[in-house]
Amino acid sequence: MMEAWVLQFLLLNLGMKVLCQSPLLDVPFAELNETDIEYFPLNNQHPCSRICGHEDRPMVCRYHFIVEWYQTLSKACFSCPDVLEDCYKPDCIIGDGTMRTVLVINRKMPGPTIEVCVGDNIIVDVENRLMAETTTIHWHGHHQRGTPYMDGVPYVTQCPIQPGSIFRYNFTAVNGGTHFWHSHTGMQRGDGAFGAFIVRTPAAADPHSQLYDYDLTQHTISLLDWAVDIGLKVFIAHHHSIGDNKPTTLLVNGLGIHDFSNVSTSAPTARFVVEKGYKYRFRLINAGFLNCPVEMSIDNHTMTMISSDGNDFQPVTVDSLVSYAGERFDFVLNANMEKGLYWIRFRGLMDCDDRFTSTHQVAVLQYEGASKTDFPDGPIPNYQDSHNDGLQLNSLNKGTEGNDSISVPQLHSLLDWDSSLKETADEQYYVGYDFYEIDNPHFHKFPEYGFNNVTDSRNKLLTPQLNHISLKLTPFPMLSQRDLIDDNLFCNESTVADKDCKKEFCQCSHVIQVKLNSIVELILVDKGFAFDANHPFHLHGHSFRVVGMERLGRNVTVDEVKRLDAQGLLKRNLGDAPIKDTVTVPDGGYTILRFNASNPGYWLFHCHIEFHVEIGMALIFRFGDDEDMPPVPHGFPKCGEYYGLEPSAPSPNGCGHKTYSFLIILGILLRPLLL
Ligand SMILES: *[C@@H]1O[C@H](CO)[C@@H](O)[C@H](O)[C@H]1NC(C)=O
Ligand SMILES: *[C@@H]1O[C@H](CO)[C@@H](O)[C@H](O)[C@H]1NC(C)=O
Ligand SMILES: *[C@@H]1O[C@H](CO)[C@@H](O)[C@H](O)[C@H]1NC(C)=O
Ligand SMILES: *[C@@H]1O[C@H](CO)[C@@H](O)[C@H](O)[C@H]1NC(C)=O
Ligand SMILES: *[C@@H]1O[C@H](CO)[C@@H](O)[C@H](O)[C@H]1NC(C)=O
Ligand SMILES: *[C@@H]1O[C@H](CO)[C@@H](O)[C@H](O)[C@H]1NC(C)=O
Ligand SMILES: *[C@@H]1O[C@H](CO)[C@@H](O)[C@H](O)[C@H]1NC(C)=O
Ligand SMILES: *[C@@H]1O[C@H](CO)[C@@H](O)[C@H](O)[C@H]1NC(C)=O
Ligand SMILES: *[C@@H]1O[C@H](CO)[C@@H](O)[C@H](O)[C@H]1NC(C)=O
Ligand SMILES: [Cu+2]
Repeated sequence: MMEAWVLQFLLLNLGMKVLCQSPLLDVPFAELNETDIEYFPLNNQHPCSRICGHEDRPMVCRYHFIVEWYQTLSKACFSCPDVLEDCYKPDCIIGDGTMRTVLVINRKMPGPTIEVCVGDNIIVDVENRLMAETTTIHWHGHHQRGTPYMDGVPYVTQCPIQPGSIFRYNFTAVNGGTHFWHSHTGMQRGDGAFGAFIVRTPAAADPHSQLYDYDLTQHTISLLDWAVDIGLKVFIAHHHSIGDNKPTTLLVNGLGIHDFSNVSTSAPTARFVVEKGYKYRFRLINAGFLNCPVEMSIDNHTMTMISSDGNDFQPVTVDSLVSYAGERFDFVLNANMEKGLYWIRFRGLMDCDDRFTSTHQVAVLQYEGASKTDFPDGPIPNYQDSHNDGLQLNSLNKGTEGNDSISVPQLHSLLDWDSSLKETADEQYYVGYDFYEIDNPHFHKFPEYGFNNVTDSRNKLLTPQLNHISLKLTPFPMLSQRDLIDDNLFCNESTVADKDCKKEFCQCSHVIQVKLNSIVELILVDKGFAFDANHPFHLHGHSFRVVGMERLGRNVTVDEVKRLDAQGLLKRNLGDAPIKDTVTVPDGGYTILRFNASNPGYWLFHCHIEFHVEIGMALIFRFGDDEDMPPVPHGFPKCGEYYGLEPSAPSPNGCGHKTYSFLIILGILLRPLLL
């Protein structure tokens, strides 16, 4: 074993190298004994966080994630925030400076940053130390090509990790960019179980490397909308009673002011240090969990946007940016202003806006040499001041129809044209959605307290559904236990056509099956009837071209959008449409995606708002046939239902897998008699 001080020295040294952007490293990383780097003191740089060179050998990057219930301002915080230094003690999670239960990894929020180079092997042992809850970790933005079992979606790719148990994620960082990891279980992401996942490429492979001098760990900005209580409690109160679903604070890298009316004793806010005369690559991650898109701007500075969700586009310089839950944006900040302090302003939209909680937040851009503790001069920005009138990218509920802001399909990808942009896709699917006034039996029971029986409108739960279907997960992972799937298990719009899903609640295992390597066009239609809403959609396993996005400015139906398409009235950028993996749809409008279904497996497609995906605003894509999918890893954990030897309860889709398993068991039992 290496002596601790040697390791410490090595770490400091590495930290310096990263800071100084040394092109060559003296330490031959790949020769380090893996076991020596398995555990890392939390505040030190992991050896895999390094400048990525063409010559470097890939590294094995190990992490140990301990998932726990924990508390902000715990005893580890001593007198924080009254004594500011105490806030930086180990295991002190500050949040917005109020006490709250959290669910975190390694007693950090955000959790540990994973920073690697393309080609590195990532090994994460996730240890579930929760009392009674399961967990999984999803590597958002990473495609898991060849390793679909590592995607971290409970009941789609793996069984939930049981309390007291460890699951090892093992995959190779293939696609570069600003990604993030987060729990894919319940409300855990919103309670703090998330962190940055940055896969860097060598400068020679980065078309934007000439635009900036530094690309540093400390310039990652993660956003999370924050409620006064744990997500589960807010969820239950909202879905079963009159509890509201509005966040009260925005956190920037886990920090924020709770009460803007009295900031004199507030907890620390996020600060980003730059040196005058240099250009910096910033990486923004919106880890939001409720319906709170965030507008961001930096006083006296523009942002040159260069990349989103790990895909580069022609730079565009804007004054502000709106990001939605699950999206990432990389931009270059030119530190060319007077040495000083500048506000970074964050303003929550939709459920965070001034109709509800006016949720906003600040961070500080601090030039080297300026005060390390002061705020910029002048008043602390309020909600209204946090808006910037200048040019905006990705505005709320705007598409290509206007010209006062830049919408996503107007960005120009730097990746060459590919066949996903061909004139006519091989397969086209419409996915329409809205909030529906139905008796969702999970929350309304007709005739006792049906949707129309309850009198207080806050008790009427509108159900968001895709093509009028709520996703029902199977009791076993579709990918890793696919031998249990029978023909009747999957449903889709046509299999439920005999039911009136517009009136009665339809819930089943919504799977869209696509032939491997076909070009898919997905047209998402937000019908816009219920109210101005916003849903960011995320596709697992693939990126897509965002070829169109338009707000029609009225209520629309899927049939109407189909008619517009037949008349050639849907606008598509089939030249150089940008590539993303998470995208929004304007309310009363559509967004068109194109991709090549070339990664075999079962992939979740869902709204990234936790309250929505949790009640079934999702569907599953099955790309390819079973034999196209990589073999199930040896010893992969299994789960499922058990009914003893009784015939199983009928599955909602008719004759389900249980009957099938039962017949097999029966066959095995009867075999001696038959022979
Ligand atoms: C790494 O270190 C462990 C424990 O000291 C040792 O057993 C192992 O052989 C070493 N592996 C390599 C590749 O040197
Ligand atoms: C990761 O998976 C690869 C491929 O299955 C395997 O060879 C390797 O031993 C695994 N690594 C660890 C640390 O489990
Ligand atoms: C701000 O809060 C502190 C601590 O709670 C309190 O002592 C102070 O009086 C408050 N100031 C105002 C203006 O309310
Ligand atoms: C920053 O912008 C404000 C408003 O546009 C302006 O009044 C101020 O002088 C600028 N600050 C600097 C340091 O240029
Ligand atoms: C685009 O901008 C011009 C002025 O620059 C304006 O006259 C025109 O109406 C705008 N078009 C749309 C669709 O907003
Ligand atoms: C709920 O509404 C239905 C009619 O829509 C009615 O028949 C039923 O009695 C109502 N239930 C209660 C508890 O009022
Ligand atoms: C819908 O389900 C039916 C019956 O299983 C199947 O034949 C059809 O291909 C499915 N459609 C899609 C798009 O998966
Ligand atoms: C989709 O991608 C695969 C793998 O890269 C390729 O072989 C195939 O030709 C592509 N499909 C189309 C229709 O271009
Ligand atoms: C959309 O439909 C809803 C419900 O029918 C209605 O209240 C709303 O005014 C409509 N909006 C527009 C822009 O037509
Ligand atoms: Cu949603």
